[in-house]
Amino acid sequence: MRLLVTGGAGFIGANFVHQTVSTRPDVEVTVLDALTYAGNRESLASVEDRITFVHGNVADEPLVDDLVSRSDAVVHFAAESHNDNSLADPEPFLRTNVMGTFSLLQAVRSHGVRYHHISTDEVYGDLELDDPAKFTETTPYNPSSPYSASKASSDLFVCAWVRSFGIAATISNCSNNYGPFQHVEKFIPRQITNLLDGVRPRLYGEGRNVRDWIHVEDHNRAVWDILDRGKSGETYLIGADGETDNRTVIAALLEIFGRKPDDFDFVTDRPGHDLRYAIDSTRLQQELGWKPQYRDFRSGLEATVEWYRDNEQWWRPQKAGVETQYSASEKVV
Ligand code: NAD
Ligand code: TDX
Repeated sequence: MRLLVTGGAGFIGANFVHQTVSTRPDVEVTVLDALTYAGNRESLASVEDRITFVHGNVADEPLVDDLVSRSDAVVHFAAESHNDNSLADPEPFLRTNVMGTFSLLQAVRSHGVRYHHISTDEVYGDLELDDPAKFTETTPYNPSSPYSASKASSDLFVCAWVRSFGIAATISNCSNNYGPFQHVEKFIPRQITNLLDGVRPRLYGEGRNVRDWIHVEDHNRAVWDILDRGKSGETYLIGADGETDNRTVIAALLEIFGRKPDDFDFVTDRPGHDLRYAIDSTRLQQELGWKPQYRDFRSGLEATVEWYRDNEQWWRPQKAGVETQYSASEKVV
């Protein structure tokens, strides 16, 4: 199988490429990645000789058409992925997330290639803290940020191409991932690297917001289950019952680092900050037999701390720039 992986130099895509190379020797992987600030060739260094790397943009229609014409399937991870960036400058989110998806859809349509679209639970908006409900495949779309609006829009384009043009496509909407190779702009790596630097972690608002954490390897195993056995035209929600509020995540990290429980700062809240995400992954579990392997968030977090401790050369070049960017909008309250 010839598999085109877009965004393979990013967090989830790189982990997917590692998992694929080690578990599926029959798969020929081509990565298409624009190497934006979020892409890092170093993340693929140990598998560089087992894959083909193409430095290019998913919105480049002739390039995408050529690569898709030489593939049996596409997994589309490439995206602008950070909510805070989308609030500061939404435009790249439309270009990459909407126009990039459009160019892939046109190519898979003209070459009859199987397509899997990676998306997020954020397309559903948020839930109240005390709401017993979780997101399901039938929850209406209600995105809050420019990022989630661009992802919701790209998902709807996929649905339209299935219905109107009969492409063979599946969509997955996953909750918040954690694990190795995640950019230091994101919550967990930002706080881990702050703590490694002896800096106090920073919590937006009151820290009550809940995210449904899943280890990136569990997400990627689900993606393979969908590629192998998913039904064309279907959406699958991916989540591992990992609901945890941000304060609790900070408390666990402070404990891992042997720091006092109040050794953090509250900072200005994110505008429009979604309160709670929660995934009901019954369909994925019952129809495709997927189960998460990382069931203990605390030990997954400890392993992630170790990874950042051992791989400073990977994250250090980005750290100061990210903190400078945050300090422009963030105030300790
Ligand atoms: P990331 O920001 O770490 O990586 C994105 C990758 O895409 C980078 O390598 C970047 O260089 C590349 N890229 C960006 N624009 C591109 C373009 N125009 N052309 C080609 N490549 C481009 O993102 P991530 O966290 O790994 O997220 C991957 C996908 O998973 C995204 O579609 C995101 O919406 C989705 N997702 C992420 C999470 C999460 O918790 N991180 C959860 C659910 C879904
Ligand atoms: O310094 C911080 N302090 C803080 O309290 C940062 C960076 C974040 N936060 C909060 C905001 C969120 O409630 O932590 C939570 C997680 O924040 P992010 O890591 O920015 O993730 P989120 O906005 O939830 O979106 C993530 O999950 C869904 C990914 O970035 C998206 O790509 C994915 O679709």
